[in-house]
Amino acid sequence: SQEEAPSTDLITLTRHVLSEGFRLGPAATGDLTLLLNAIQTTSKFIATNVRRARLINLVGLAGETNVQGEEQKKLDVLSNDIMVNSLRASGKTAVLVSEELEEAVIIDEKNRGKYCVVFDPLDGSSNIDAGVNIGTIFGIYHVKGENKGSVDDVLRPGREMVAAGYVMYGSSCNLVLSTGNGVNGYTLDPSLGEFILTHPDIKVPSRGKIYSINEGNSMYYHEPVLKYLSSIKNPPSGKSPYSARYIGSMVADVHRTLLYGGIFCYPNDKKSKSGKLRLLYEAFPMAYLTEQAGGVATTGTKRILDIEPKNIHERCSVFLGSKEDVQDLIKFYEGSA
Ligand code: P6P
Repeated sequence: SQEEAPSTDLITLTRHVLSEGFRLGPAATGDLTLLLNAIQTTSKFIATNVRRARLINLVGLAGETNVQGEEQKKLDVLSNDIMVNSLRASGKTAVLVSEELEEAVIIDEKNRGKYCVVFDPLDGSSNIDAGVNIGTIFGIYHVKGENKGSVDDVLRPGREMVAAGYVMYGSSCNLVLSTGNGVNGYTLDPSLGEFILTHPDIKVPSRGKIYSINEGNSMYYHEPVLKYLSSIKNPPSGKSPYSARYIGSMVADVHRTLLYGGIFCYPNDKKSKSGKLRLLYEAFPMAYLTEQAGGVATTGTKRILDIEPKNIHERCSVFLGSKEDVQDLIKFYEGSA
């Protein structure tokens, strides 16, 4: 077939974010653009290592030595180190919180900037041996007022984030981002080393036909979850049951939910009293993106973005996706269904 003429109007992530920045007017200093560039660079490096990992078994357990006899790092530890160093070197951050680090990183004065980044550098990494898509999830706060940066600048509701996104490493490398004005998806063109705008203005369908939950936990579910699942698996006559899709990698399950609609669930239950997913760097960024794409994200009883975190690694219950599907779920918690 006739090769399509290459687009002559490539919208790269950097150009697109800059154009967003101009929307903010003179207040935009370009700092967020530079911070997002550091995240882009990290993503490209991790994408390369995830791809190589499958070839050279980079995912060996920490403590083993590789052919050069070097201490082998697990890919998620490596991804964390890359991300921390790149964000520090950007000169735009004041506080970093990582799923891999017990304590928050307070950036030294020389490298300090005005943004706080909370992230899971390689979420779902236990799936990498199976070739399942995994990802980096991040959320960005601006420090409060003239703060120099402390844990207080990240123990804030997710609604105060100025940006959030994820990078999904799979057959291609996709970066999905919101800076508070809708959601856009970019695909890495490895030959250019640039993320190109491929999914402008992502909107979650108002209702879907897919539910996504680990039903292996069913015996622990609380009543509202059991009743909701029954309502979509045994619908009133004339309606079709929902399809089950569960990848077990949050970035992949949420990406599909944003694009196709439906509901993604990781509820708290009798075994995991607070749920499994982390509030600051898994639930908040995904809830921010879901709302920016016109969807709903709730614990079942509360808007996720309104939760006031008490510690940087706390967990929360997560239901997110199509507005109508999540609102149906909420009715079961209200006892009104
Ligand atoms: P389960 C991966 O380990 C993860 O943190 C998320 O990416 C994913 O949504 C969840 O845990 C899967 O948990 O209990 O279903 O294996």
